[in-house]
This record gives sequence, C-alpha cells and structure tokens, in this order.
Amino acid sequence: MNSLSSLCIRCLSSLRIHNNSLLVLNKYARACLLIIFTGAIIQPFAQSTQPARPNPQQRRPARPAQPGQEKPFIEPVEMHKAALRALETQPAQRGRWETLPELMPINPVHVALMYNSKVLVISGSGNDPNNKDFQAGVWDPASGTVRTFPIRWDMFCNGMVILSSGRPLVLGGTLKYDDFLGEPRTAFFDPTTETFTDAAQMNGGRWYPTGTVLGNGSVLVVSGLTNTSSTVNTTVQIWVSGNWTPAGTIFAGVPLYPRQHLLPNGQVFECGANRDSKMFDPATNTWFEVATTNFTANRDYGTSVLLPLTQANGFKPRVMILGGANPATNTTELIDLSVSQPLWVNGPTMAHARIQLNATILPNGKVLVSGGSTNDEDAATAALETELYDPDANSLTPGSSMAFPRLYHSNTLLLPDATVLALGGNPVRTVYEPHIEIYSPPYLFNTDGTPATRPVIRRIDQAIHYGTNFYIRTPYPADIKSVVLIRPGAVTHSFDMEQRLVGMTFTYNNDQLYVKAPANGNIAPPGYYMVFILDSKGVPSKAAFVRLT
Ligand SMILES: [Cu+2]
Repeated sequence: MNSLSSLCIRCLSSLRIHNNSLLVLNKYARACLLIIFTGAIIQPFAQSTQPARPNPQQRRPARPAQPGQEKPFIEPVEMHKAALRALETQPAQRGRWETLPELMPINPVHVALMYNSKVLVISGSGNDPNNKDFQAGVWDPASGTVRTFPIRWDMFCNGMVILSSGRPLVLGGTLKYDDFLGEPRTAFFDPTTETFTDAAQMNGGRWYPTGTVLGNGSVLVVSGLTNTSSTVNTTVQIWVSGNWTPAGTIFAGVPLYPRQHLLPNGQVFECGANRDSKMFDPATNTWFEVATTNFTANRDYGTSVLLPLTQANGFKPRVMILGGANPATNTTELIDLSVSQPLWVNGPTMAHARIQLNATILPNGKVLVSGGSTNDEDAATAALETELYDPDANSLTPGSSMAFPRLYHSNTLLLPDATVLALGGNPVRTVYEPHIEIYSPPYLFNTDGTPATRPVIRRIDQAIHYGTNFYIRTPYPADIKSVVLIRPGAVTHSFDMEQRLVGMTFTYNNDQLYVKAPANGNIAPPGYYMVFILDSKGVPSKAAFVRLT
C-alpha cells in the first residue's frame, strides 16, 4: 500500500513528461487519491527506536541529540538490511564510504552547499500531505549538528540555485498534493542569519521547476506545474535584480525538472528526461532542437552532468547523461556541444542500472556516480556500489559501496574537504532514510590505505575577477598540477542545478601560484566557488571559498 501511494508523485511527473492531457492526468490522479486514502489508514505513524548505527569508521564520536532536534519519525526496516558493510579494503582504488553518527532530522529533499561550508537542507512538507509543519535546516559538517527551523510555506519540490550574493534562491514548491499544484512564491536564504526572505513571485506556480544561473548572474526558470491546473507552466522567466521578466514560451513536451546546463557560449542546453535535447538562447528567448538520444525511452529520473571545462580542452562543453527510466537503464551517453551538429554517442555502460541516481563532479574531474535502483523506489534492487567516471579515459570503474539505498529524493553533494555527502532516500511517503554517509574518494588515500598528504592553501585572494590573476599561497607550488574552481552544488531529484568544474591556468614562483580567473560569466557564472589545488599525485587540498565577480 505504502509503495503504491508513494507512486503518485512519480506517476504525475512521468505523466507530465509523456502526456500533457489534463483529462488523462485527472483520471490517473483520482485512482492515486483512492490508493493514498486507503494507505493512510493502514500505515500508522511510528516513532523510531533505532539508534544511529555504531560504525568503526566514524570520524567523530557520537554526541547527544541537540536540543530541539527531532528524531526522524519512521525508519523503514528494509533500509537497514544493507547497513552493515565491510571496511573498504582498497580505498586507494575505490574510495571509502562511512556513516556519520548524527541522523538527518528532516527529510533532506533539497540540499545546497553554502559559502560558509554549511549545507542548507529543505524538506518543506517532506512528502507527507498531512504535514503542515514545513521545515528546513542547516547541517554543519564541522560540528556534525543540524539546526532545523519552521518555514512559512511549502518549499517541497522547489527548484534551487545560488545567487551571486551566495544566497540560495528557492523557486516554487508545493501548493497542494494530489493533484499537485505548484507554488508561485520564491524566497532567498541568508547563510549568515539562516533565515528565508520571500522574494518576487513568479508568473504562476512551479512544482518541479529547474533554475539555471546565467552568465550575467540572472536566473532562468522553466517548467513546473502551475498553481491552477496541474499543467506545466509554459512561460519561461528570467530573474534579473530581484524581478521576473518573461523570456518566451517553453517547448512542447518539456519534462518536469528538466536537466539544464549553461554553456560557455551563453546558451542553455536541456537534456532530459526527454529524448529530444534542446538549446535555449537567452539572447532571443527561443528554443531549438539539438539531438535525439540513442536510448529509445525517456531517461526519467536519470541525471546529467556538464563535464569539466578546462583550458586544456578549450572549455569545450561536453555533457553526459546517465541512467533513468523504469526499469532503469545502465547506459550513458555523451555529447560534444562544440561542434556544428552535435550528436549523442554512447558512453561506457554502468555496472548497475540506475534510476534516481546522483552524479557529483570531484576536484580531479572524475564523476562519482551513486545510488538509484533497477526498479524505481525499490530498495531490493538498489545499487549500493558506486562508480567513478573518468572523462579523460572515458571509462567507469567501481567505487566503494554505500550502506544505505539512495532512491527517490536522495542527494549527493561535494563538500569543501573534497569528500562527498550522501543524504536521504524517500521511496515511501512519510518515510525517509535519515543516515548520512560520506565518501572519501581514492585521492585521499595512499596505496597502503593511509591518508594521503594533502596540498595546503595557506592564503588566497577571496575576491577574484573575470580574466584577471589572483594568487594562492601554498608551500610547494612546483608540485601543484591543477587549480580548479567548483561551483557549490544545489541538488534535488537526481540533479544538481549548480555544480560545474572550471580548470584554470597558472604560473608560480617561491610560495605563490598566480592563477588566471575564468574569462567570463558564461564559463563560470558570478558567485562563490570552491578553489581546490591538486598536487602531482592528484591529491586535492581542502577548498577555499572565493567570490567571483
Ligand atoms: Cu519529489
């Protein structure tokens, strides 16, 4: 019953993706409502009595629950079956996952890394139609604490980007469940005061929208269900200096949460879940066809990554799409958008079929592929083993295994210490996975498994400017082989709307690196970035945050 009832969101979204007929939607939604109603009676709420699982790899001692920190309400039994894992014996090849002692007290449907190294977590109603206690929180990796707080409206299923000021901007959310209606409201979050402030409303509701920061710092918003009819909001809008301006009409058949990337020429590439990939030109507010995927179905709840933009590759934009569809595919595809007639070509096949996967760019340019399952929202077919994609070799290699299934509403996020955070999983309504896992990639280990010695950023210019040099002080500059900017992620529903890696050229003398900042905002939109330096062995420093203007 529960798994059936939780299908409603998914049914709605895939229905939207495939079919814009309101008639069909209503008929379907009526059936879903019936299932939910029955399910709600059968499924009682239960208070969890499961303590956080003790783990020999814990990097911090367990601490008492914080005052006001609620325990998650239900931990699904099936999610604990996989919790015991052997210590990874080949961390230098596969990396190593560990489970943190603290639990996430709210359903982490949306996460964003902020310039103060803390993570904004948004739950809203948290996929529980009866929950009117809308919540968000801030997780501090340094202290292992989560501060949760109520929010005024339901930011569940929003789109989130990070403004050039460093404030996350929340676009829409949920006005109503079953049939879903979208919120027209927006709000930005101040990382210093940890408060939301409402901002200009959009033209209509947006439930499952995508936001994309453009090269001038404005924000493109597309798709999402309206506040009146559970149909897609057909108006494209751009946020400029706090106001929304219309930017044309969306293309027919736009999916919910379209996967989009800003390219170095200022255009925005759209590549999923629909097969017919599109390009948006902000200069003309028009969309045009680019290419059709080789995979013959929509990649529903697959993911997409803009591969690293580097001087060495001429900032050539290449995009990779992975997984998706139900049952899921293990295929990947790549497209080179620098050529006149781009085509999707098949990439390496993943070891696991994955729907609801996540893909996170690491400082060395590799991509961590994690989570998902063969059958959607099915922990029994979850892919616990992760994979690492190497864009230079165009190959996938196995990574260490996670302990918990990471399915619908799970997220991963690169942290400033060059590890990757994994959170959530919510295949059944009112139930989510509260355990927090951290991945230490192979670059953090010597071949004997001991921690690698990391290069150090001693000092750095904190304000950097397009096309100009900035300096980094580090003890052994001759050993530094790459310097990268990584835009902090904002992730939800198997897609990071923000992450991008930009490689930079540099020279050095004495104890200083002189680094050339990106040429313009289309390569790296204005805002805060993590700067990593990597040594000759490929070991990254911890990041320093800089603000690029
Ligand atoms: Cu959702």
